[in-house]
Amino acid sequence: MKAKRAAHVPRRPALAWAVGSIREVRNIMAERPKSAPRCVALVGPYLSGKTTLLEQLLFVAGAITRRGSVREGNTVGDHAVEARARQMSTELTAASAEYLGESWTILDCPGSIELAYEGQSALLAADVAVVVAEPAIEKAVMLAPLFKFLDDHAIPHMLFVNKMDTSSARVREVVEALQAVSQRPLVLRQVPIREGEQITGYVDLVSERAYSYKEGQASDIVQIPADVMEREKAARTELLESLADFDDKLLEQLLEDVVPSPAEIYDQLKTDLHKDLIVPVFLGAADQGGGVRRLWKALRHEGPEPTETAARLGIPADGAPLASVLKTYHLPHTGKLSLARVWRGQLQDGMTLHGARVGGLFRVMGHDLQKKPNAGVGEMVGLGRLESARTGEFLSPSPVTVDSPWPKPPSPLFALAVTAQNRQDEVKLTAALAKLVDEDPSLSIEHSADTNEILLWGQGEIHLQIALDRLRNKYNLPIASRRPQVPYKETIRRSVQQHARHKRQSGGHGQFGDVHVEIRPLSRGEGFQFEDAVVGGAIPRNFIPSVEEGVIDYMKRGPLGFPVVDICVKLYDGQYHSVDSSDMAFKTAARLAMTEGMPKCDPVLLEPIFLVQIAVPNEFTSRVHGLISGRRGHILGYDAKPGWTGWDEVSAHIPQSELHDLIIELRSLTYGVGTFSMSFDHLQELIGREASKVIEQRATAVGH
Ligand SMILES: Nc1nc2c(ncn2[C@@H]2O[C@H](COP(=O)(O)OP(=O)(O)O)[C@@H](O)[C@H]2O)c(=O)[nH]1
Ligand SMILES: [Mg+2]
Repeated sequence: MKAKRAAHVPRRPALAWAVGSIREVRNIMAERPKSAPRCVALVGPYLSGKTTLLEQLLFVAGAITRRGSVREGNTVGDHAVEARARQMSTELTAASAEYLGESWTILDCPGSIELAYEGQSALLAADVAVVVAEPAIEKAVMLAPLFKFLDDHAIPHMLFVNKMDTSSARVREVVEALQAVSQRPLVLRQVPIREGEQITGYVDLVSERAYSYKEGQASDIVQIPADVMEREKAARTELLESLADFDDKLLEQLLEDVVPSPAEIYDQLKTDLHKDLIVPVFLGAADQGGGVRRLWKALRHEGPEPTETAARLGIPADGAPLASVLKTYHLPHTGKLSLARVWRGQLQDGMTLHGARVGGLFRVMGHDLQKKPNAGVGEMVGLGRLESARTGEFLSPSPVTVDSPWPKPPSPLFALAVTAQNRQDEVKLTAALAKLVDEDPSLSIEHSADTNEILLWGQGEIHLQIALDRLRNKYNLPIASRRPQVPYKETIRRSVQQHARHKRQSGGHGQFGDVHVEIRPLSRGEGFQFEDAVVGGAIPRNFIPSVEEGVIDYMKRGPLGFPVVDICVKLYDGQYHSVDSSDMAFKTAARLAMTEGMPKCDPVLLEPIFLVQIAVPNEFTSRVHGLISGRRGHILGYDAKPGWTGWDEVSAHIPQSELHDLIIELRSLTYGVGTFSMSFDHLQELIGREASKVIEQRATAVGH
């Protein structure tokens, strides 16, 4: 039960609270046994500084000897050609480091919302996440989906407010804005020391020690500046009060004005982090290395053990060796590599996992792989040649009985029709696309029967451009891509009766078929019906299926150029010839009847209408209304999005032809966080100028 804070707890503590025993903290820390190898995931919006922070964490730990920079394109993260070209992370990067004798894997997750699935997979496998955010109040909303995911899965996470060197915003206001999108309380662990506009250091709120930043080096311990003292006290009280919300003993102490020791505070912070009850907030400037050592220490002392993470994932402690795959790569020379974390037992090279033999165990450092003989609990390891391993799967030498908690890939939002630029590459294309989807399950392939196109589906335009670049760079496969066609249909609005005769006398065997049909419209969604109303053997039974075949054949392309739906064709009379009639002749006669009859039936274009559910923070709901009406949509209603505080879900009917780039506009209206789901709903008549345009385009496309 959550303890309520009593009204009389002073907001400002007595001075006595400030006195913490540093020696005591040291003692407690020294007692901590060495941890198993742990894993931290760096997540957060695009450009917040994750790849830079990774580089700094590695540098501080001594895992690399010089710091690369994103601008110079020489970081451990972002090693892929596509990433370097864009100066953005395009896929998950894993790196290994030892910090003060303990092993860590650091996962640098791409920040783009279009690549979010990759990050989600990393988060599930990590013991703790560091959410990297910019100190910009207006950008706080970008973190809403991420915080939601972390809280839904109870993943322990810290917040690292980066780029403090550029910030003029007050830390308090930044944290307030971020708090608005996090269900868990954000607990400030440091207050900045400012000199003019510059932030020159910070005060740690637990140890109450002040540090001044030194670029690229450990900070100096300094006196707490007098003008910071008051803010420090207030922030420390808040920290303690947040912790007291989850601990009755601490609450009692506060009520009785007893000062908890730093050791007690650290303990409580650790417990609450592990249970995802609070989110500690650290400050820094990754580019300059500010706050990086402080973050390392927090990870070291407060980061959960892999056994705790295994329990969070529902993995029983006992059983055969077990690992889970969080990402697969298809590498040019190495072949398939599955990045996996070991939860139980030990994996060995050559072991049979998932019915296949492991072809190499690797320690992963960006694009560098080092062979190793085995991997134990907590370790992150690259597994060679497990062709069937998929993201989110558990691997074990024994049958796996644990359900994977990995989320399903998000449903696709954006598509391009793709073809190989060189015709001879078409077979290669199918195989390469399969590999792309294997590496990134938030991509998918659809073969559209209606338009005869190969559609590559993904989470947005950038996502697909990266995928196409990968085809070019990795598989030497240049690709042409274009906007997918809309599978328009057509139908009719009035009935006709039509007679047609196919008769040919050429040499020996002639051809003869004669049909009378009635063509009439059906209601939307009824499809196609064929009625046989022939009486008295005017057409022998065995020819009647051929008439239907001829009709169906015709319906592939109606008078407007599109597949015909929602019609009934009744065959009510005809004639035959005992020698010259054949299946072929009746099929041809039926086609003829349709070709002549259909244009008289007042044909009309049908366009597919989708049911679309658009989800946005409610401050953007009115913009969504504008977006829908701008796309010939029809709003059906809106409601609070279940499970999402402060979010709305607007439902609408929108023509498919208006959906292609919907996600692009939606994101530009909502700091990237708006999203939608869609499903085909019905076909609807399209008339007027819109229709003429579609029909004209179709006619040019097929060369009329
Ligand atoms: N001023 C400043 N710039 C930073 C800081 N950290 C990262 N950057 C810059 O922000 C840009 C994006 O950084 P990057 O690490 O690629 O961000 P990511 O998208 O989160 O991986 C790069 O140009 C970095 O040099 C920082 O603390 N201060
Ligand atoms: Mg990055």
